[in-house]
Amino acid sequence: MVDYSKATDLFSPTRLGAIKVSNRIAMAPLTRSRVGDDGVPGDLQATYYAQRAGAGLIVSEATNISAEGRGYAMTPGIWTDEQVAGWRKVTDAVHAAGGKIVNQLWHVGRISHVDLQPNGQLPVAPSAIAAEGKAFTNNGFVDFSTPRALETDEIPRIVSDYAHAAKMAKAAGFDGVEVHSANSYLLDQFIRDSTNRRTDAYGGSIENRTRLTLEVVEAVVGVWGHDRVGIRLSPTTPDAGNTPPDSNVMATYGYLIEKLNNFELAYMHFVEGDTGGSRKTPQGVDLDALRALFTGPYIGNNGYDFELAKSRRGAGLVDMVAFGRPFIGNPDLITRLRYGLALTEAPKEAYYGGGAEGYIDFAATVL
Ligand code: 8OZ
Repeated sequence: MVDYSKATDLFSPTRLGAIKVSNRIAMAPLTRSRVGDDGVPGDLQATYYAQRAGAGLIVSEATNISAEGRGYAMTPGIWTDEQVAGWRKVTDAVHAAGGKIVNQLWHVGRISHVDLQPNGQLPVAPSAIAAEGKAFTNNGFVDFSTPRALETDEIPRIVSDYAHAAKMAKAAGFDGVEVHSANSYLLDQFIRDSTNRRTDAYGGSIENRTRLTLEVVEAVVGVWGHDRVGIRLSPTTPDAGNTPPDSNVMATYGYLIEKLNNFELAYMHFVEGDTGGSRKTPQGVDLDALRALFTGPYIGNNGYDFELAKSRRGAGLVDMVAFGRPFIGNPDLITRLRYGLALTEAPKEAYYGGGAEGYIDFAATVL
């Protein structure tokens, strides 16, 4: 049997801030939509994540920080005591299996629908601009609601909702948290001038548009310490909501990354291209040049296979690589990559919704 652990250091331990990881392959956050309306994960999720504890780091599926932050039916939350108790089952199971897991803190902003909101209220966003496409609700797919613009004096509440969720994630036994500032959800909606038309201190200049992400990071670092907080960015993806990128990706995200450096975060997790799709970027955008601005540990993600992972790690372009979809059908992905074993392709129908089937029934390889 081949053993690639001599050809690459992807299978060797490293650290992300204070988080020690047993290898350089992370499990990317994967929405799997198997949680009830209360947003409480349970034994099913504990089994699923523990099966995947061979990953150096598991980034949990995106987790709503508040009722208002929710934009997809069947997604988990991290703002109630019941949700904390549910996640505790998950973190205990992952730790018992020798893994590390961080919680991805999520507020969808405009990527929502009134049916998913408390009291049927309008979703909130930087500006009242509807996203293109459909929200997944208990009644099926429906057009996204046109959101209402947050008032300036509501922003502190948003920041404190992140801080509350961060505290709850700590109570749930996670190893850290990842601030989801990617994929055109609330924080990214503030960053991009395509979705932010504000005229207050949170709109207009790059400094203003990146302010909310930086305030949220500061608040979350206040809860966890700088070395257990990561951030996810995706400067060019149109997902979700077919959101155009910022008109000056390099300047905007370059500024943000330079400011993030001051926090000395555990890591930056970067979507290199269209999330879950192409690695191509628009003309004039050089994501590796943005990557190079970041001074801490870097996790590269999007469309990686083992060859690309080895070559980008070998060239020193990444500290860790995050695989997403391959972890669905291959709970023991690390072992399979290391020993050159065949990968199982999970059917797309298994991705979202349902129960145990297509979720915890993918077998690990017996060596
Ligand atoms: C796929 C389906 C639903 C949500 C993201 C949280 O793109 C998601 C997501 C992905 O970050």
